[in-house]
Order: sequence, then C-alpha cells, then structure tokens
Amino acid sequence: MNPSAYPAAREAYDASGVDTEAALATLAATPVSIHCWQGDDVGGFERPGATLEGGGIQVTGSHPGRARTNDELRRDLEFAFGLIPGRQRVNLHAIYGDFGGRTVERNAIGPEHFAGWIEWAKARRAGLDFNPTFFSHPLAADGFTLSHRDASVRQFWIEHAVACRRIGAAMGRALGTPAVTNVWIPDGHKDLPADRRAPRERLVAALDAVFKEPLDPKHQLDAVESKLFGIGSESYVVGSHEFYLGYAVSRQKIICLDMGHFHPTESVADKISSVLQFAPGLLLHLSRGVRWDSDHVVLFDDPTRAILEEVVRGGYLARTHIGLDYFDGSINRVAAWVIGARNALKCLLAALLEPSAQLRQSEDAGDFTARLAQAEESKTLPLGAVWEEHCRRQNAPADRAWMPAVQHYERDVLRARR
Ligand code: RNT
Ligand code: ZN
Repeated sequence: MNPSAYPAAREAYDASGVDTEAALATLAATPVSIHCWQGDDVGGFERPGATLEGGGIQVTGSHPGRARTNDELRRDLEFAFGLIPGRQRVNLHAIYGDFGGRTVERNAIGPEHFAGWIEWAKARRAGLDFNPTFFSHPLAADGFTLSHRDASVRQFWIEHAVACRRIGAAMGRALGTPAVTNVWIPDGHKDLPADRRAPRERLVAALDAVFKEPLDPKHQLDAVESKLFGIGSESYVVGSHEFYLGYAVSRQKIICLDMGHFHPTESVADKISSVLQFAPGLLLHLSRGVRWDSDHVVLFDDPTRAILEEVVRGGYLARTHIGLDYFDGSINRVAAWVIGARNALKCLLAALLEPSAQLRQSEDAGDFTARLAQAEESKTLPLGAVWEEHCRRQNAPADRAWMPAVQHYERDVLRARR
C-alpha cells in the first residue's frame, strides 16, 4: 500500500470524531493469546506421536508439517510471531510439557515441565496462558472427568487441575503477567440422561476443590468455559452455559465465551455486557463454527467484529483476555495462526475506530435514523490504511506481504517433517 495512505486515513477518521493515534496505541498494548494447539492438531507431547483423542472435539486435515515436538512447535510459533503485529502471548495446554520422554501422570505435572516454555517466553517478552487437559487420557475415555460418578476418577482430575493452577502461577510469576488458567471439561452424555442433576452437583464440588488453594491474581487468574454440545455429548453437557455462568458469578471467576459453544443464531457479542455485570472478567475464545462447533480459522467477519465492538464500547478491554481457539489441519498451520490472529487484531482495530461518540450522540438524541446511517457509512472508512500503519510500526509485514515467507517456511521446514 502507498505509504502516504495513513495521514489521509487519519484525517478521514478525525472528521468522524475518531482518534486513530489513540486506537493504534490501544491496539499495540493489547495482546491476543495464540493457542499452541493449532500447531500440532491438539496432539500434545506426552508421548511421541500422540494425537487428539476424545473430548468431543475433532481436527480434520492432513496438511504436511504438523509440529512433532515442543522444539518444532516453538520454532513455528516464533515464525508466526514475526508475521503478527503487537504483543505476544501463547496459550498452552498441560499436554505440552517438556516431559523428556518419561511418562508423567497428569496429577504429577509441575512447573519444572514448563521451564522450557517459561524461559522461551521470557526471552521473547511474551506472556503465557494455561489449560488443564481433560481429554486424550484413559481416565477421560468414558466421557466424564470432574463430574465422574467414581470419586477416585474425580480426585485424579481435581489433582490435575490443582497442579495446573500452580503451573499457571509459576508462569505468571516468572513472566510478570498473570496466566489465565482456563478449565474446560468434555463431560456429557451422547443420549438422554436419566439424571442431569447429580453430575452438576459433583462438578460444583469438584471445582470448589480445584479452586480451594488461594493463588495471587497478580500471577494466575481462573477461568471456566462452558459448552453447548460436543461429539458424543450431544444430549447433555454437564458444564453448560447456565452452569458456568452461575459458577463464575457465585465464585467470582472469569467466564470464558467460546464462539463455537452456543446455538448458531445466538449472538455471543450480546452476552458480554450481561455477564460482565456480574463476573469479574471475560476470556474470549475467538473461533468460527461452520454449521457446528467446527473450530474454523477466525475471519474478519461480523460475529467477531461485533464481539470486539462490545468489548470496546463497554470499556471492558482491561477485564477481557482475548484468545484464539480453532484447529484446522487442512491448511498450513502457521498460516492458520497468522490469518486468525491478524483477523482478531483487525476486528479489534475496527472496533477501536468505530465513531462511537457520534453513534452515542445520535442514540441519546433519539435520532435512530442518523445512528443507522453513521454506523453503515463508518464501514467504508479507510480501516486498511490504519492497519497497514500498525503493521509498519510493529515491524510486521503488511497484508499481501507475508504469504511468501510462509510459503518458504513450508517448503524449507514443514515439508521436511515426514
Ligand atoms: C473445546 C473447548 C476448549 C478446547 C481447547 C483445546 O470445545 O473449546 O477450549 O478447544 O481447550
Ligand atoms: Zn474453547
């Protein structure tokens, strides 16, 4: 793009009462947490050749180059970071520890298994976020974990989550930015349950045991993630939205909203100003469901834009943790990160550049005609020029300039992984 496009764009926004410099400063200060699991199809490295098993989620596609070790994964992430403007965070799952070829039970993992990640993140001034892994494990094979009817199975998973919170705290302490540790469990029934109550009662008690140990919020923050259904849990999910909304509000936990975990016609954006009346914070799993919770790459689309608009309009950015959650094995996995992260940031920029003062003024004056006209016409303001300026200031390639690098990386690095 013409390097002189930004000054003109700045003026165009200024005429709509929008300060592009303020928007760029906020954008540069707001990280998007990159989910490590897009890089290896959610397999993890507990044992060589591990693949995603159970949990009601599925990765499809066999594009070459899936990371086979943490070293490969870190290398891929580093490469992706060079193509994503702004501050860096990586979101890890418990199955991505450096276990050195040994079997370490999930209830016995500790910060030592994540020392490599912490060191790596520190060297890059990146933050880390964390997730206990309640799938791809024999004790999750029947589809129940924290709500299991067998107390010893529940106890195992409680111990796993307790260990994960401590790992999150160690990450946050070392990196000087709190790790959000997010609990998502797959528990549910394929067919109609006879008892919907008891598993939910067990889950409340199990979560209370998980969160019993107080941890410093400067290092670690707890989040809980609901779901509508999964593969094999179509009829009943223990941790439904109502369940976790109640839990998060009563225990003051961060609520995670995953874009794929609601009925397709529900607006996740509309939930934000409701849940944040009562919950202390919001974790976003930006994703894209195609017909179902298919976890496609995030687009610069209306649902994602609407979510970030609500975060900005509500003044909720400081209480919101933006993360990605999708997994597509059918395309270059590094490009999947880059496309989704750049789109998330672009949606945030679009939200920051909304002529919100004008829109509110019209609304407050009862002039809904002007509000509609302003909202529609703001869509053709020169967003792209401001985005290019952001990429330039952050030393990241502009749109249409990063694909050749990915193609080289695929040819030289990814295709060699056979
Ligand atoms: C699953 C949840 C969960 C996972 C990751 C891997 O439906 O969205 O967030 O995608 O933990
Ligand atoms: Zn999710």
